[in-house]
Amino acid sequence: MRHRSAGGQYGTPLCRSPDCASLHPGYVWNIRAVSIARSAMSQTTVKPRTKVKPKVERPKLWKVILLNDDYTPREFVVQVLKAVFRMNESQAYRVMITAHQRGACVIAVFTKDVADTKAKEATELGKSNGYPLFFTTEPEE
Ligand code: TYC
Repeated sequence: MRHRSAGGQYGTPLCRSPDCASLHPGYVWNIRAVSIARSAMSQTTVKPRTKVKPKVERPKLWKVILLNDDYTPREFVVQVLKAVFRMNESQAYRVMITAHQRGACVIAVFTKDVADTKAKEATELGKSNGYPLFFTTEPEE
């Protein structure tokens, strides 16, 4: 079956049936092909796409966990949480009371380096004030 064409430069198809494209694939203008043809006509160089998008993976995150003990004063725990983890009074109180009641509380997640540094710094603050306050880290699933 021949395609009906108006002739002219691009052979504009006259058939408008939805089957036309599949019956006459030669009449379906590929957008890229047209773009390349136009560039060639206007003497523009078409560069092949060579950029490779690098696959970057998110770094694994680590939880900093506050452990309860029987000796560190509540107010001191709150002060440490505010100083090291940049929490406000109510956030720090909530975390402290959760650890007090449940035995432990996840404070926040960080990259491994930051989590380790903050846990160490906060534990050190307790130690230098004579308290057994303890912060630990563990990887997030
Ligand atoms: N349990 C402590 C007390 O009763 C307070 C406390 C809370 C200590 C949380 C540590 O992670 C902690 N004084």
